[in-house]
Amino acid sequence: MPYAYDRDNIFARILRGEISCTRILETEHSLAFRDIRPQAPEHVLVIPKGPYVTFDHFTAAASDAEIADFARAIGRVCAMQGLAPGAAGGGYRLIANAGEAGIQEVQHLHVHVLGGRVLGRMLPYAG
Ligand code: DGP
Repeated sequence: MPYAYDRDNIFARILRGEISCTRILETEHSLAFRDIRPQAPEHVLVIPKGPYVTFDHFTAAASDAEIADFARAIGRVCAMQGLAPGAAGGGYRLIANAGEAGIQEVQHLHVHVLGGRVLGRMLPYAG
């Protein structure tokens, strides 16, 4: 059962209001809040409100309305946090970790929006 969803994962509890978070944006199908362990000056997590574990699960099972809402929420967070690339620099990185190889800690789909500094090359790889 690759997509078994744990209803007690931390982000499910944030969605139910059982754990607090610093909210950035809420839409009909998505929520954005600050990462508790920021890796950059701007580090926001965007999650769908529905019970999806990974990006592939979400795109296979969510409605078009949820997918559009989620994609737009991510774009809005980038713009709201002043990360859209422009003459003054800017720019951001989106990361969605999944499963063991992706080292996914929280088993509810989330996209990390990172920015506010030069983020370095994507990944070290020794080949
Ligand atoms: P990942 O490895 O992609 O599953 O990252 C999970 C992220 O979730 C990690 O950067 C820390 C963040 N996180 C974990 N617990 C909490 C929490 O209770 N609140 C918030 N805001 N972020 C959390």
